[in-house]
Amino acid sequence: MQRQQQVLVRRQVQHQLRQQLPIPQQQLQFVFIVLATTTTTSPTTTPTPPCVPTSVGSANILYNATTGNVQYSCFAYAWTSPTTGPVTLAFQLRNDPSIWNLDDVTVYAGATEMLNNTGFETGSLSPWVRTTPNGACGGLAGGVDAFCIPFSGFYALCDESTGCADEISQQFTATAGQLYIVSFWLKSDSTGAGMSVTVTLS
Ligand SMILES: [Ca+2]
Repeated sequence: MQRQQQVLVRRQVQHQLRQQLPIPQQQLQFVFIVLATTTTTSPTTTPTPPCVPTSVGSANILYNATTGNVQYSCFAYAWTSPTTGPVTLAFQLRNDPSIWNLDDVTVYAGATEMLNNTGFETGSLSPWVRTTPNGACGGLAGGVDAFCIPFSGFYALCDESTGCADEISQQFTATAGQLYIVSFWLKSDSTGAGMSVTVTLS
C-alpha cells in the first residue's frame, strides 16, 4: 500500500476510534499488518567498538610497541582505505620471555564484518596465515592451540616467536575512502626484554 493511502486509512481509523464508530474489518486487518511489520525490522546499525577507536587516517601502522600488558587490553582504530582492492591486516609478534595472546580481531565497514574466524573459534588458523618476513626466528610459531588463553570463547591465537617476529595476517577487499573500524584484544603472559608487536594495514 502506498504511504499516502496508509496515512489516509490511519487517520480514518483514528477518527472512528475517537467517534467510537465500528471499524470496518478491512481497516482492522491493515492496523494489524502495520503493527506486525513495524516490530520485525532488523537492525542494520554499526556495532559499537569494544573501546574508543583512535583515528589513524590512512596510516599503514596502527600500533607498534616493545612492551605488553599481562591483562587483556582493548585496541581500536578508525582507518580509511586509500585504495580499492586487497588489504592485509597483519600482526608481527615477537615474545622472547613468554607468549602473546590475541583474540576477537574485527574489521567493520559499517555493519559488515570484513574478516573471518575473528575469535579463532574454529580452533584453527585459517583463513589467517602465518608467514616469516623476518626470517625463521625461534620458539613456537604463532597459531591456534588449546593452551592459548582466550579473551572470549574457547580459542585464541598465541605466538611465542623468539629472536624475531613472525607474522599473522588476513586479507580483505577494501574500498577507497571507506572507513574501517579495526579492533582486537591483546595480552602477554609476562613482561620483559625482547618483546614487540606491530599491527599494520597495507
Ligand atoms: Ca576466542
